[in-house]
Amino acid sequence: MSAHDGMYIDGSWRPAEGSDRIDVVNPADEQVIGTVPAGTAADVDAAVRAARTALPRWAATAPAERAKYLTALRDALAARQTEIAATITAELGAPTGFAQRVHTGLPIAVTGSFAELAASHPFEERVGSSVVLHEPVGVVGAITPWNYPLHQIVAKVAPALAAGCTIVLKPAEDTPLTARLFAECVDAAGIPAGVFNLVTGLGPVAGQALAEHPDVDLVSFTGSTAVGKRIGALAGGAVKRVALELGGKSANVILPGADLAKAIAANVADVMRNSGQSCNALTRTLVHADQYAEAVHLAAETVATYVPGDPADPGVRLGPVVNAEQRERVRGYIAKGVEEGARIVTGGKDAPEGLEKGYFVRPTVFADVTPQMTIAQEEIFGPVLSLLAYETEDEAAAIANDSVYGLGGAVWAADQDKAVAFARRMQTGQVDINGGGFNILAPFGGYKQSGVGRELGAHGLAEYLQTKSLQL
Ligand code: TXE
Repeated sequence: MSAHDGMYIDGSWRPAEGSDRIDVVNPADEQVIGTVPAGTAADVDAAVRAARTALPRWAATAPAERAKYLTALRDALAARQTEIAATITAELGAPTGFAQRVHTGLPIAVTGSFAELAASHPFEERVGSSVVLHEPVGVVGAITPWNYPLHQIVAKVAPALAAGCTIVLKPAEDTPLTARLFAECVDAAGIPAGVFNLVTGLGPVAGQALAEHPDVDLVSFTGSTAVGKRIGALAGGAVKRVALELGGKSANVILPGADLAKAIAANVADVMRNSGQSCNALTRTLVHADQYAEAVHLAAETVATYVPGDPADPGVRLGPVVNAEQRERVRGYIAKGVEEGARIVTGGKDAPEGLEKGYFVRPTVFADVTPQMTIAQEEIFGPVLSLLAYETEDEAAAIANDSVYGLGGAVWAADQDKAVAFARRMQTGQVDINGGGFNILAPFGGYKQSGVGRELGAHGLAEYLQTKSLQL
């Protein structure tokens, strides 16, 4: 547990300006496990001022020096990995193994990758007779969601630090304890005062104040499409940079001849991961009509192996969703699916047996889903999979692309070339080919309403840089 309270501003912990607090609740048993201050515009303003003051020195630090700080941050996170993972299990409900391997293992690796990028990135390049300088954008306002509490923070803070930007972070109100531990790691890494600042608080108060602040140069937001659109509009109005990582409704296309059992097993694992609370979750499975019945059977059989339970129990792979509101939202979508004519193969909207306490949802598979149904169009953000049938590859491509979103995707085919050819037709930011996994150096981000900009790797670093041409 964190030893500190308050806001981390200008290199030290200080009390919030106001006295309101936010309760942090364990979604597995609905118990309050901690509280954090609800920051206001005054706290945001103090943090932005600290970030602005720290900017000139940090921006002028040699990239190799920033790389050293990032390595120290990676080491500080690694030293407290087990404790951070336990905090994520407690405030998000992530199963322990997953909290260790992915929730903390991934961002530790990502922090290391940005240490390497800071050291190797060409911050200056020659273009004909000009020299192009890649300079930090300035003060970054980072607003993060709860679904991957540490990764979402690191995916913004690490590239911002590598670029030479200073930061004010407003983490999600559901998972602020992880953010507090992160701030302690920044402090332990010796990162200079004011370079990173933490303000906890509610979205419409502290988040809004940060997004609107005139002295923030770039707002980087991950969260719902509704809030993302407002932040995009604010940034557009103020002519400031914005990066948005929003929702998704990603398609998993299984072409005839692919290994159906393998494709379905991977798909189910993907949708059950993090209780379905991943923006790139493959929530629409597209299967050829001839294989549809078999696919539905396989999906139901595999989902039955995911039994919801206490995420702190090492044998449990499926925890609750984050809060009561999300549980009601997911249940509402399940009810809507039934209402619109989809068939529940397994699961349903009632609480799982024996789990009346906690925000648990039954893992659910829908068959007979058609492309226009609400459950095929809107992001559910729960352990719910929809199977859709297609007759031709053209039809599969049309269904896959019939979405306002375009974040993730997957293709399975008998051979790699065929899968890649299909992937080229998909309007989405990432496509996994025949089970290809997550690569922390590959750009991550959305087409269409899934967002603006990219995270991770050199493309993620570029979001925090602006270019200046020197005509020689
Ligand atoms: O998101 P919000 P919520 C999707 C998912 C989920 C839905 C709602 O479909 O069911 O969004 O989740 C801050 N100005 N995703 O309500 O509200 C808020 O404090 C500035 C997809 O939790 O968008 C938090 O820090 N900031 C997703 C962050 O925005 C505001 C991950 C996200 O919260 C604000 C999470 C405002 N007016 C949810 N209002 C993904 N892309 O991975 C809220 N916030």
